[in-house]
Amino acid sequence: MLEQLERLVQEAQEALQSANDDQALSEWRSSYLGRKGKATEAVKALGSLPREERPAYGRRVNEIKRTLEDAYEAKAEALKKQAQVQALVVDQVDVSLPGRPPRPGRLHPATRTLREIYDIFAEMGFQVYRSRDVETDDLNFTLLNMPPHHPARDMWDTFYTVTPGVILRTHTSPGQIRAMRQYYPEPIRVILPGMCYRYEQITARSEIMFNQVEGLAVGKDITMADLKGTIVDFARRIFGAGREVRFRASHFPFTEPSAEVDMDCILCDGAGCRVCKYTGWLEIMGCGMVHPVVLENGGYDPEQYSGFAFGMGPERIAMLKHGIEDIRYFWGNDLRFLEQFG
Ligand code: 2NL
Repeated sequence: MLEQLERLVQEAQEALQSANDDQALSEWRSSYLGRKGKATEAVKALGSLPREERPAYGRRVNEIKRTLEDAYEAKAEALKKQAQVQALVVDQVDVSLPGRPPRPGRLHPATRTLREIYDIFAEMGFQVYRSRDVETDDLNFTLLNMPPHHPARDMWDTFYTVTPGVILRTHTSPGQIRAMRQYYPEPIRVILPGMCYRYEQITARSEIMFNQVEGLAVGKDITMADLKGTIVDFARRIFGAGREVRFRASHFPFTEPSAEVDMDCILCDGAGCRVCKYTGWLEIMGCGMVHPVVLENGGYDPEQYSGFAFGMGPERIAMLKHGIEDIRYFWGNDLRFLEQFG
């Protein structure tokens, strides 16, 4: 019997040596030390031995069992160490490699243009006035001198919400009414930037969402000369000191008189080319003297106060400045376009 025990321990130790992964190790454990394992069975065999053989056998079998348990623990520990060493090799970091530079983001071209516009008007004393995108029909149209069914409403294709009378603003002008009502009776110099929405066919020239920057000055002696001076100065600051600017009579429901502002074509310097459609001029914004009805709706007595207002599309300004041919690039999220700026 003792000889059998010696064979068992030898066989077990050899088997343990070749158990070189977690699975082999756990199989080894159950086949020697498990409930039906060989070493466990050898302990159980003690009971069936003649009484005089039991002490020697018992001592030895217990020794063997402990030896195998210790050997198992040692092997498990060795396998764990080996796995750790291997992980270190596999995941080794080469600290001498130069780091990968982080890619900082950049400002969207519309944001850059907006900020240029803010800077120019800030120097002329205009504050930025922000106002909501979701507006009432009243502020967006009626109070701007366009009562319901007024044909001028046809110029703005509107997005309606399911709440009657609540719409997406088609221009930033409703914010001007809010500004006037907030500041009355103080004089005002503000610009209003922000997204506007129109339910239109999307083309190279028109989007359903776009930024607008409007300006408003209200005070006691504001004349059309102030309007012209402000706009000519702005045009030359944003497009270049030598630019020619002309005012062409036009119509907006909220201004009287109204004008479109043109600048000599930056591509051909007024000679005529494809971009200016051979007119030599590019339209950059609209403007006018605030209509008395609108002044009154803002709380100002048109007998005492006057004002000028203007509106422009910063995406359009950026298109002219950078020769961008299609307005859809702005909100198309194509990095090939966006990465060309900043
Ligand atoms: C354009 C023309 C313009 C205004 C906007 C305005 C607002 C109030 C009163 C008077 Cl509350 N005027 N805004 C005036 C003239 C032109 O925008 O072509 N924008 C892209």
